[in-house]
Amino acid sequence: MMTKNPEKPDILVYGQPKALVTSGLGGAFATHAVETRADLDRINPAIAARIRGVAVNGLVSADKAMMALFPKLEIVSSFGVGYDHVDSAYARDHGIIVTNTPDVLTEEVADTALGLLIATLRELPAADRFVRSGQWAKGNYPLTAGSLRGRIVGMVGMGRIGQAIARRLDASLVPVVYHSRHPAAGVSYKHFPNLVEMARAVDTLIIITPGGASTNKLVNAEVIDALGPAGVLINVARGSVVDEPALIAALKARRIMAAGLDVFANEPNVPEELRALPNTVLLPHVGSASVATRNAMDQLVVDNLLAWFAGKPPLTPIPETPVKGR
Ligand code: NAP
Ligand code: 8YV
Repeated sequence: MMTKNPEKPDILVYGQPKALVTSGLGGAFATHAVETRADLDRINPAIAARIRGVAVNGLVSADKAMMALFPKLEIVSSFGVGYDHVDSAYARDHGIIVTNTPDVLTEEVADTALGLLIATLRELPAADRFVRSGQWAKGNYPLTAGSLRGRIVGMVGMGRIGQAIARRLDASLVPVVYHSRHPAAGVSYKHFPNLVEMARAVDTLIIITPGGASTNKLVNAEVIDALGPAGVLINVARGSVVDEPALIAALKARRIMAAGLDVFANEPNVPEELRALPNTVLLPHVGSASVATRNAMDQLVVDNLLAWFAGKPPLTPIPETPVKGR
């Protein structure tokens, strides 16, 4: 689909089509929509030569080969706060600005994380199935071994969303400590520079770091085992942050108690072994997935492009591609 107007900057909308993005960009830009990687590879070279901005849905990658198709590319406006699907080093080296959608989803994702934690500990999905299947008439649901009471949570990541989760845990009277590479500014929770040491000191991990190379399998077998048999692991970050086979092995052997996962190593494919385990709660990457929050994210994708092509600084550039001279 194409809206041609030679006087307006040409923008590629890459990924799942969204009404808010299409209508938001339509007035100011000549937009070209491409849904899949295969469609991208078939793009008309004359159009590719004119593309100056890309709006990218987080489910498709803005990798080196993708960006290299567009010699005039100035900005990649990416949907999602995480941008592990964007080659930010290539963008930086080629003077391309990358923007993401922080802040507007922080509270929503923190709500999901706390919901997933409680659902995992108190077996809420299994209790719901118990009622629906008529089993309640035959006797009460068994008392849960898990409880939020008496737990201590180790946050892996204490950024925007990590701090919003920690605030919810404060309100729930749950002590919080955290691991990150550097102590977080203005945060008074105890910082553990060493993740294994923190895992030994807590019984619950909530993972909320970026994905990508620096966190790949950060939560490995040693960290998981350090949590101990009462251990509960919640991952709302990226599947790549956890060694998934090591987690499955620990859950199967009950070396930890349970896991609540919103993200997986190879989405949307969730290993059968993980799906078969009774001590897991599994969500289909819905941390930010309400209509209101997804609309706010889409709007920020649009607003970054509008700001840039109006000659202003983009609203939310990633730190790897800082903007100079605007
Ligand atoms: P943020 O404000 O940038 O916070 C990131 C945190 O992770 C910081 O505390 C950072 O501290 C820490 N971190 C980064 N690299 C690390 C490493 N190698 N080892 C240990 N800690 C590390 O980001 P945010 O807005 O909170 O978002 C965090 C992530 O949540 C996103 O990048 C995304 O992957 C995920 N997310 C998931 C969903 C979902 O739907 N499930 C939704 C939104 C976001 P240091 O830099 O000091 O290490
Ligand atoms: C999005 C996310 O759902 O913002 C993020 O980093 O993981 C989610 O909010 C994801 O980007 C889907 O495309």
